[in-house]
Amino acid sequence: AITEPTERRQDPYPSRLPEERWLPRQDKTVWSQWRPDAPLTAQQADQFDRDGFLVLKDLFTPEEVKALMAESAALRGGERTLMEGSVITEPGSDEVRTVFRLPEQSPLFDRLARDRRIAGIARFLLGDEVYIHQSRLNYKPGFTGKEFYWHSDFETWHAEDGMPRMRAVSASLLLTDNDALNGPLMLMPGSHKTFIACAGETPEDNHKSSLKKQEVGVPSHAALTKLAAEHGIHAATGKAGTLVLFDCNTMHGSNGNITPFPRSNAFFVFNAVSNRLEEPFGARKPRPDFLADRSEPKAIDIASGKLV
Ligand code: 6CS
Ligand code: FE
Repeated sequence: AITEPTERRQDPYPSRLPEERWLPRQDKTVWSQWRPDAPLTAQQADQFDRDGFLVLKDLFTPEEVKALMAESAALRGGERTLMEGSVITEPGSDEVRTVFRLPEQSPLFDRLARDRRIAGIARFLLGDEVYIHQSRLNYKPGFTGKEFYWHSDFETWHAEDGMPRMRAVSASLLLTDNDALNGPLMLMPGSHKTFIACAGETPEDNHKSSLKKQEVGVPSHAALTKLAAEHGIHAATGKAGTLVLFDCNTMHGSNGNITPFPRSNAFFVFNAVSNRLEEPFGARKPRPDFLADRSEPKAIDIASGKLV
């Protein structure tokens, strides 16, 4: 049944309102007590808690990274038949911007999503079994790759997909070198502790345009100016194979890419199984399955050892 996005429903994170509001986070960021056998050091866990993100280098071998890059190129290059509706092109061109549903379309990306080095960390951070809420390959082609405007992922997942609480983490594995030039991910450290409830109603089928260029569910210039003054902006650069983990409410975005050097990454969103999706909190109907898994959450079966 579709419920109206009313204020009557109990909601610590209302958004898509007549006016923008700043609300304190009501959820933990790191949900497990640190222990010596944790997949992060105590210092890394503290850093994630404080900043809302963590950059990890050298988790994967050069051979593994090479295999993932080849698989990414194959998925993009038309060598594979992709599921209908799983591809988004750049605004104003036919260049591939995003391919969704990685585990279902590629055994190698399925194995990557279940890898202890990624899923094991997600399970530790969220203090629960995890499942994949969304997965995607983001390609930011040279010359034509457009920006991703500033946003909190949770704002969209809560309002449009019905994710109840801030208990999800994104893992972005860089599949090209990301540097100052080619539009790396930018994050505001510490911004995950505040929920910016955004102004503006959700249009019907918002995802059809928001995945190319997000315009609803983004903070005002004034709010972003204040957030950046408080927290600063960090560019998550690194060589291919670097893993960037970030909390679902960390304010982030990236610039367009006018260099000839493409920038791509594989992106997996892990949600706690106890945080399963409900009806959307700020939209009339939920988005399609390729953007948000609405099926009964099933704990990921974590795999150890090398990918290839
Ligand atoms: O739609 C999504 O799920 C993600 N993509 C965009 C452009 N914004 C919100 C969220 O990060
Ligand atoms: Fe995002």
